[in-house]
Amino acid sequence: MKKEAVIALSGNPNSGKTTLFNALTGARQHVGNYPGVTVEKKVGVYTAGNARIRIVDLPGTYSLTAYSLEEVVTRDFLVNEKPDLVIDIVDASNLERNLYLAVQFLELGVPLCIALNMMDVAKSRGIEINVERLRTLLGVPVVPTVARTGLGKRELMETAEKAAALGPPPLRISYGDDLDRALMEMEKEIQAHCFLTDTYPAHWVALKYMENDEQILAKGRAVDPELSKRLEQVVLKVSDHLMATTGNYPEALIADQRYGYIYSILKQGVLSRRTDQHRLYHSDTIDKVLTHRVMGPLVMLLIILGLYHFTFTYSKIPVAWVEGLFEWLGALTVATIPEGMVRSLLVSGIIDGVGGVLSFVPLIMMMFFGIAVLEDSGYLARMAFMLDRVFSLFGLHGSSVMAYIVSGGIAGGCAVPGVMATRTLRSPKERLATLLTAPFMNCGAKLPVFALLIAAFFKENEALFMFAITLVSWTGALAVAKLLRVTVIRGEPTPFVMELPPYRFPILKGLLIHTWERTWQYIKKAGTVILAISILLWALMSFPRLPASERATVLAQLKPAASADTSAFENASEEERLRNADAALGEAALRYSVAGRIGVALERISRLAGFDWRVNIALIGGFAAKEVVVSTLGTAYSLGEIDVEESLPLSEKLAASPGWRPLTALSLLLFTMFYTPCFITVVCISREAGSWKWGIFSMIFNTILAFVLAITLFQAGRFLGY
Ligand code: BGO
Repeated sequence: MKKEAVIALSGNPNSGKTTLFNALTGARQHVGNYPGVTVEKKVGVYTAGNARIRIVDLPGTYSLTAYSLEEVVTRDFLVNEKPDLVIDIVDASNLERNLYLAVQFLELGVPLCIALNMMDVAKSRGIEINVERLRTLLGVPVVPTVARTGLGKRELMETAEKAAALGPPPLRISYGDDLDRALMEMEKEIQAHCFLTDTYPAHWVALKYMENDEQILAKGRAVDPELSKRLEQVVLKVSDHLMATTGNYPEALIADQRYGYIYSILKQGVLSRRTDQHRLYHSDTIDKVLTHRVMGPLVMLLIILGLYHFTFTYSKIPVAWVEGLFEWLGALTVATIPEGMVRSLLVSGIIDGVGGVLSFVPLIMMMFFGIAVLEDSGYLARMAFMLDRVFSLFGLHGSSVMAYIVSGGIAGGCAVPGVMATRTLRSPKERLATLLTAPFMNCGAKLPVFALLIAAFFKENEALFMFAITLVSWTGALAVAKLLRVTVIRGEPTPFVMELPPYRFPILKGLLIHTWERTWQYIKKAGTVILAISILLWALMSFPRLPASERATVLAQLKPAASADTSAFENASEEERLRNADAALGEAALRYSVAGRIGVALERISRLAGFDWRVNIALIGGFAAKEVVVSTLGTAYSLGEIDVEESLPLSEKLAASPGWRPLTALSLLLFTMFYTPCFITVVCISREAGSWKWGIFSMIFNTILAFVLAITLFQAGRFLGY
């Protein structure tokens, strides 16, 4: 450290700051006021050997918001004077509350050292603190002290000298999905316009806007009123939304998450007896069961199984209604529009394609409702907390759990926000391993594929099947993560702290809004992206059209050869013969189309996994968006369909189709789980990983992996006679 370095002492009132200041500076101190305000400013000098360190005693404060003069003075000093180090004096006997300020220093990214003061008081109250663990989890030096006797003073200053100017990167806490998304949007704008970033980190400015910080708002308005207004509008929008869904303002939720972060640190073996029940009240009691080492995981598995049971059981009737609606629409179109390309586009391309995806809306909606209950009650964070123990074994980080869950870890998420959620991971290697494996989760787009195959072949055990799919995808993702972490992305694991907000009773209105928002996204995607891709794939499956000469060949093949037994052919009614001819022509036309030819060409290798050319077309379409697997199968089976008036739901068509059996469905399930992420996710992976290399890697690696798994399953199944 350079001579005459500056160290600022900060801490909550009564944490022992003055006592420590006096112990460090002795008589070498003077008292004045901070410029412009009548808050006492004490400056002293600490000398040891050659080193002379100027020590500034900051006013005692609980927080770094701009509610009080003390807070503003402390904050201004830190950002304007930029001391070499801040020593935060933390009252060890009141750890949870005191760490709130430390967390804010970490968020601001100042070089920090913690003096864990009043260790004697803590000890006398039976509180034991694992200092080493606290140091690891916070990522900054922590030195136990008793300021009153001077114990630990020398070690504190030695550590401070070494730690000075080595600030960790600003801490990023997850404040929940809604706030995180808004903060990310604001941060991007702030960075793009270098808005106040000469003084503060961009994320911190966004956070202060979200906390309605008067001082930062005033500065922002003065610097760039236009941008400030845009940021305030983002805040207003998310505030209204949070008020409607949680009944809380962003400030309150942010404070909750900070306490959740601290609570999580203390729960990880830092504190062996807590006397500070400030905010833990009922959460701590509930957590004794729900995050218990043995009972916790059991309860978690039961909850997930219960969720699937609820979803599949109660969505059956509404799914049948929606299917009925699309069947009726199909029949109506057939009855009113004459046969031809327009009718084919409407019935096979749009109604059977998009209808297949939309008929799962009730199921998706119920799944989202269940997940909203878990999320709004605070339980989802506990799941992540418990899974951290497992994750570290596989070279991942506890924060990876949230990225997995957002990607569809339970079911029905999306890999795009999941991949972006990895931004909270500080270690680049753990982050890369997470963003490459998060797409193995069962996103909302894969859900209709699973639901379709389960409905067609495994109707009796729907919830158990979905549960098994979840376990397989998690196992696969973790195994791949481990493989990556011991090969291409080698590196040490970093400690983890998960925010554990207090448990809350979810507000019904909030649950409904969250459910509807996500369901609406699904419907919107079906009505736009999926519709467009369905039309494109319908065209690829319809053109070029079967020439007359080929039609004649197909029809000729239907007639039995003169030497063959002709009785069956002759006994068939005229109607049956027509049906057979139509079916054969439909299939021949589909095979003749562009998509059909690609599907047929791939069949030679895809057969090994049990996939015929129709499935190949669907899987290629699935690269655009996974729902397209369902819509394409819908179109493919509709184009070859004989009797449109009596059209069956797709699941029944598959079940009745000769090329399909449960083993084929299982193989397709496995392939869909693991093959290439959709196009948008690949773009997102490339952007977040900083190179197209990783996007392309995920496409190729995942598809090969999926194919190997599907072939192994299919061939093993066949060998065993299934
Ligand atoms: C009185 N251990 C113990 N046991 N006490 C400590 C320690 C420690 O490590 N550090 C400080 N204290 P401030 P702020 C007092 O003043 O430095 C005590 O606000 C008393 N006063 O001695 O003032 C310290 O600057 C009569 O206690 O804190 C002080 O951060 C009876 O914590 C108090 C008992 O310290 C606050 C205590 C007339």
